[in-house]
Amino acid sequence: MSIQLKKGHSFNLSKKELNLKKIMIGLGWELKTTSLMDLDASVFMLGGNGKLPADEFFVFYNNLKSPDGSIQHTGDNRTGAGEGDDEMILANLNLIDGRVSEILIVVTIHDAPARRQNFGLLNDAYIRLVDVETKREILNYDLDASFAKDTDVEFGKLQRLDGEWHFVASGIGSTKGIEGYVEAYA
Ligand SMILES: [Ca+2]
Ligand SMILES: [Ca+2]
Repeated sequence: MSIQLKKGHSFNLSKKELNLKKIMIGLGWELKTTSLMDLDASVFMLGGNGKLPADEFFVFYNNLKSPDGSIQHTGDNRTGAGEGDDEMILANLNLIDGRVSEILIVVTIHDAPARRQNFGLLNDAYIRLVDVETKREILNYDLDASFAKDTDVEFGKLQRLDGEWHFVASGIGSTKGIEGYVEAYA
């Protein structure tokens, strides 16, 4: 049975999922509005200093694979239409560069300020982790309405602590936009 996490909760993948190697990280959302709204998932792989070891460790629709081959973005979805995962990230725990200790999964609204869009226009935003080999959902985290005024949200992160990987349902909203994240982590 899949575990349902709440904001701030963390789950020790290395301890509780002993055979886990490849993870599908699915991100989904539904639009309350009929206007065009394009959400983008991005991944920031950070070292112990909180920075990208190199620019290519920022994985997004224009850089679909990390240099170590551990993180793969499956491509841009422009509408979010339909149930199920709208954008997907594949992670291979065995390939993650030794310098990386945190992997942030962020969703931003494309061109949000100009289009006056925010997470208040969305329903049912979630992140979930699936074991690629068994296709079993390990956990999920449903974001609540508290991000209504935000234009971007860190849905969750993978964190390496004492050699063990944890998933944290961080749920951190902001309005800094993708440029703001790049500035903070580059
Ligand atoms: Ca998109
Ligand atoms: Ca959807």
